[in-house]
Amino acid sequence: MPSPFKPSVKLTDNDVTDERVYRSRRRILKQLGFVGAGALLASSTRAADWFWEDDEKKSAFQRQALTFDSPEKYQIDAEKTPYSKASTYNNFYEFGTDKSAPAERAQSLTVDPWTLKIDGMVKKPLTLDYDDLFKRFTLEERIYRLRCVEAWSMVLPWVGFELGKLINLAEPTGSARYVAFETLYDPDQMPGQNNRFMGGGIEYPYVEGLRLDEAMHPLTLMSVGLYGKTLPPQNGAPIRLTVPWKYGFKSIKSIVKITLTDKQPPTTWNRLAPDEYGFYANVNPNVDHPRWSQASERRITTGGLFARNRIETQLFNGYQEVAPMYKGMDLRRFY
Ligand SMILES: Nc1nc2c(c(=O)[nH]1)N[C@H]1C(S)=C(S)[C@@H](COP(=O)(O)O)O[C@H]1N2
Ligand SMILES: [Mo]
Repeated sequence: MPSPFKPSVKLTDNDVTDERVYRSRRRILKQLGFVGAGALLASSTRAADWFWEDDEKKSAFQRQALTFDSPEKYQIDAEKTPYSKASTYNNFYEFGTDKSAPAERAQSLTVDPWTLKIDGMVKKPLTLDYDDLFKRFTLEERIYRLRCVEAWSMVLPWVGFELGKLINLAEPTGSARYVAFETLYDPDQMPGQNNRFMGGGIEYPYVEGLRLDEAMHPLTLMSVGLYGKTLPPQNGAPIRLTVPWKYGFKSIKSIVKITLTDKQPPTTWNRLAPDEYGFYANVNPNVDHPRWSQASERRITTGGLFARNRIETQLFNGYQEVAPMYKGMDLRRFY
């Protein structure tokens, strides 16, 4: 692995508090005599870290530590979702519709080599290879809220670069108005792509889109890492979009193509159920999904997976700085 990677110092005891992992580790630690019956796991952090590293080695996929800046502005003060949950409770229908399916089926996804093409209405079409994803831009850690349209949410430390920087490098022409994204299409590796039942009946490849001004907004991130290391496949390795003020389905995973265009591109969930999922998909507590309320959300942090942790949903997921982009638009109509 080339220079951008360095040993991670990011894992703390917070990252290993998933109930199941906690219990099994505690039992092992106890057997080894590290803790007494009444002691907390937190009292033997080094042993916990050691077991955590061991868990990662057991999975076929090896994450690499990344080098990145940590701008103050994006270090928000909120309880983070532990890595153990963020990497086992996923939506990635290419691997199945159960939350646990991506973590189970995606481990052998080939992410290196990888090719990401930027084409369409640009003066300088680009092709990035795997190493480019980590080397072309200075990486930043940003802690973002992620709000799924299904009314659960997480707080995650992504590592990535602004999509705007990549788009500028390709030099959009004056007529470009939208940006279209496409996930890898490879049914041999992604079994849901040619199995209507496993793949949830959606048309593949998964596609998404943003208006050009949304794509250029400094909050819009191309993520290549999570919790200080490269992404695991289930979270969209090696590169995925992260748009924190929109419902999670806009944040398309494992991207192979980005195309600048003058027409609003088709988007996967809108194509499947246009009355339920719009092109904009801005988080909005005042516009309910036809089948459920969007007024509140279940925040997944520590504690049992079904711990009651309901909070009010914020307009634009709390990212008020994006509001000017939608000035004068009826957000009920453009949902
Ligand atoms: N290619 C692809 N991208 C996808 C999805 C998917 O099924 N396929 N699911 C979306 C949904 S609904 C959500 S909530 C987020 C979940 O990201 P996470 O698993 O990293 O939390 O990914 C989004 N990106
Ligand atoms: Mo979602």
